[in-house]
Amino acid sequence: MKIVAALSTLVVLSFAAGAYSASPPNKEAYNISNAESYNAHFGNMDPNKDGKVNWQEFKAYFPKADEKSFSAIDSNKDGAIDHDEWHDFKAAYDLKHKD
Ligand SMILES: [Ca+2]
Ligand SMILES: [Ca+2]
Repeated sequence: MKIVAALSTLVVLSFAAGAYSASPPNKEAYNISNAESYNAHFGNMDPNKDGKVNWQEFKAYFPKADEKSFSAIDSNKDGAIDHDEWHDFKAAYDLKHKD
């Protein structure tokens, strides 16, 4: 029985570790001072509907945007913000539009 208990503890721990590493960045990680000015629907920022908002699209939608904020939201650093990254950003700042 001890082995079973140890195994289930291990399973719980690895699940917790997995959930932790998958948790989105928080406000401190983004460090964007004017985050509320980026409160928009993802689809509105992505006019060509390829599911990615690149810097040109971002800048066109937010003329005052700075590239530092853009790359902070682009958490996997592939040069574009995808829907998940946008959602994580808005969740971190509790912005109103949920998509
Ligand atoms: Ca696009
Ligand atoms: Ca990205």
